[in-house]
Amino acid sequence: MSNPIWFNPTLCLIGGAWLPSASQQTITMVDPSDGSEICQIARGTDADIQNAVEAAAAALDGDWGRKTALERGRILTRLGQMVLERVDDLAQLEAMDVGKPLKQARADAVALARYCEFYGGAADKVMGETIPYLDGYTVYTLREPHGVTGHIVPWNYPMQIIGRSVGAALAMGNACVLKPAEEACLTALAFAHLAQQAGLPAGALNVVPGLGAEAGAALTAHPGVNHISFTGSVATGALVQQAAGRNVVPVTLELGGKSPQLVFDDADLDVALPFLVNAGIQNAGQTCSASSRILVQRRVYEEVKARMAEAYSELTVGPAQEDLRIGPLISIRQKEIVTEFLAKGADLSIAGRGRIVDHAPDDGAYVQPTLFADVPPDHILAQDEIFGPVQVLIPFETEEEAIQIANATEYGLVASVWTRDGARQMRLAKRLRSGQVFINNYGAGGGVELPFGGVGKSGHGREKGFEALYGFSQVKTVAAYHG
Ligand code: TXE
Repeated sequence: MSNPIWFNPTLCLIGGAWLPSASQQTITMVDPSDGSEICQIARGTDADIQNAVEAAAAALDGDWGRKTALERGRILTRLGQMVLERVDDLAQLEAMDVGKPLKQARADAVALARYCEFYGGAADKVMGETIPYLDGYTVYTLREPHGVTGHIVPWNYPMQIIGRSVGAALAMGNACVLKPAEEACLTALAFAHLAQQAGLPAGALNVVPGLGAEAGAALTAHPGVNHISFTGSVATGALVQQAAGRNVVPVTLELGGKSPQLVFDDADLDVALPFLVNAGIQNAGQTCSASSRILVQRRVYEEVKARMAEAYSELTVGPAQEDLRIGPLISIRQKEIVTEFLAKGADLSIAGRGRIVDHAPDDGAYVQPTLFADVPPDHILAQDEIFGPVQVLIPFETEEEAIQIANATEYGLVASVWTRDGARQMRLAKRLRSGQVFINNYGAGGGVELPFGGVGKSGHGREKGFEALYGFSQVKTVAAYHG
């Protein structure tokens, strides 16, 4: 394969210029399929963040800040078209950078384009209200951008998360400083190049790659940042919120989950089965909305267990370029985390396992997909986010018991209910403690148009859909007295 990097990856984008980090230092990017070095990227520091925030503020005072909603929308729509034209190039970059099998990487690139289209079309459709008030007054609201928005993005779905957060923020007229994950910067940089070509004015989007504790922490602590959007771990999310709190700045946190699927004995198992497995193993289980808990009513439990086990026996794991169902994890560190979790399941029975292909390179971050059966709901594997291709099967007897188990984790991001009983569908949709509930399907975080976000330790605030546009704006109330 020829080198898919068509830009200089060692630079930051600040105020429309591609510059080395002020530190002149770089970070080595590694291909998790075989452990080989891909390239160096900039190791951004406080000084780069300072420059990026100043550039974003200047853009708001300049060309970008003067664009109408229609003009912003047109730029985003054009950018979406350019992303679509480069879908295969972006997929190659992502496959190499994060080990995502090519088809999945391509789907992420298409989703990025779709976010640009959606928010491009929505930019001029966000409206205020008029409010009936006292005699002699006319009152209305304006939706205005926060100003400079900070975007801290993880490595599991770089393109989709950039699309949903930067796309919505730009549509509302904010100027963005994006800090991609240190393990996954290439598509962020590629996207920024395309944004320039699409006519996005200098400073509207700045990209500073770097370490979380350096560039990330500098961005969240910067008093010139007016809103922070973060997707990542609970521990880092809490740090981000603390830093934002010191500057009294709003945050949107999307922190993952332990999302359940509830399978009742009247469910159409033929329809459910592919969703039950895929929602857990997609992107090697490194999905915030991965369905890692499968709750099954006792009467169909053995059947579901046997059929999922069979599906697991057909799962193959190997290099991203081979486009198997599952690629490597993001890194050897993530492999160690998942392997430690698997060891904590030594007391459990294993219902099914997938297979790592024999020729998978030794230095790749491969983990064998594993389905555990008869797992007590309070077991650590049924409580903690694992972020690997691991699912647990939990039997239940009654609807009430299923609800109790489903709601008994610290998280609440996505849930799904498989049943033909319409009344039960409605009851569960209300009672499940979750930001999204799917009925007889599982979205696995898909759905550009659908508001997405969690309750509890899954975070707060909503991304995607129109909700994200409200999150990336604030309401100004204008009360005019005219007698
Ligand atoms: O996450 P971090 P990591 C979960 C998943 C995974 C675990 C650890 O369970 O096993 O988190 O992954 C930046 N100030 N998720 O260590 O640290 C960092 O550079 C500001 C779930 O990769 O949260 C990166 O850009 N920023 C999740 C981003 O935060 C900081 C997706 C995420 O890194 C920072 C990823 C700091 N002090 C992991 N420290 C999901 N919700 O989908 C780090 N960062």
